[in-house]
Amino acid sequence: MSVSFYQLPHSPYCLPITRVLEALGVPFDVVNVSNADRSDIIRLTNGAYYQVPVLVHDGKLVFDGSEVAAEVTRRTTTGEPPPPHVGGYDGLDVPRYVDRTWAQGRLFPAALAGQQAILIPHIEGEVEGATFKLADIHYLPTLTDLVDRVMVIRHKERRFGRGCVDQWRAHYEPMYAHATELLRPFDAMVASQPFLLGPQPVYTDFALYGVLANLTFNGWNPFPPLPRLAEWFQRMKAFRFS
Ligand SMILES: N[C@@H](CCC(=O)N[C@@H](CS)C(=O)NCC(=O)O)C(=O)O
Repeated sequence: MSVSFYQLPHSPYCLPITRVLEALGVPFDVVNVSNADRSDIIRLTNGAYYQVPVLVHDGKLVFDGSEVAAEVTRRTTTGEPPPPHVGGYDGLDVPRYVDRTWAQGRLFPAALAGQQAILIPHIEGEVEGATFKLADIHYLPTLTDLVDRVMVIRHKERRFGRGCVDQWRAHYEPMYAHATELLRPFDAMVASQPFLLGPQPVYTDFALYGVLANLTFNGWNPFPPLPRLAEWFQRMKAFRFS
């Protein structure tokens, strides 16, 4: 079996997948892509995708939207009309594939489907939206190539406006405090149980792990002052599926 994982090492969407694969004992190779130049991903997916993560399992490509793309291709081949709606781009194609293929449904158990449908978009949306800026302040200066660094800044500025990274830097303290407040309910959730939704971690845990591993990547930011969540983070780092 061959598994290759195309990633940015600090990405909050990639860190959960590598942690899950390690916890499952699935061997995989990592390919770090350039944040500024997505040629490798574009060629790999024949133009269907430019983001990370992308998982390649025995030649099969899995990425956000790959299930939609595969269904569109299948229907084109059979002459069926294109699907009006065959699922969404919810960012969960890779975790769902990993769950089906190696985790026997333990990442997305049916009994927790409702809670996860509420929590995962909140973690990957509002919470990640507060934390990645704090990480980016530290990440951008690590891009030593001038053109690479400015291309990534351009990507940020097209979304958040000119000078956004400098503004994040200037407002570091209130932004860090805001991120901490968004994380506080998760600290409460692990006060009386080891993982967010019970005795075992599910994808909600790995999604939040990705956000916090991104925030604290290479010591860029201190772990927020939430002691029970800090203990949970250590449990998540060490967790192995039996
Ligand atoms: N919904 C996607 C989001 C992935 C995503 O946002 N990836 C970021 C890295 S953290 C990326 O590739 N950004 C660069 C770009 O959009 O060009 C998923 O969960 O897989």
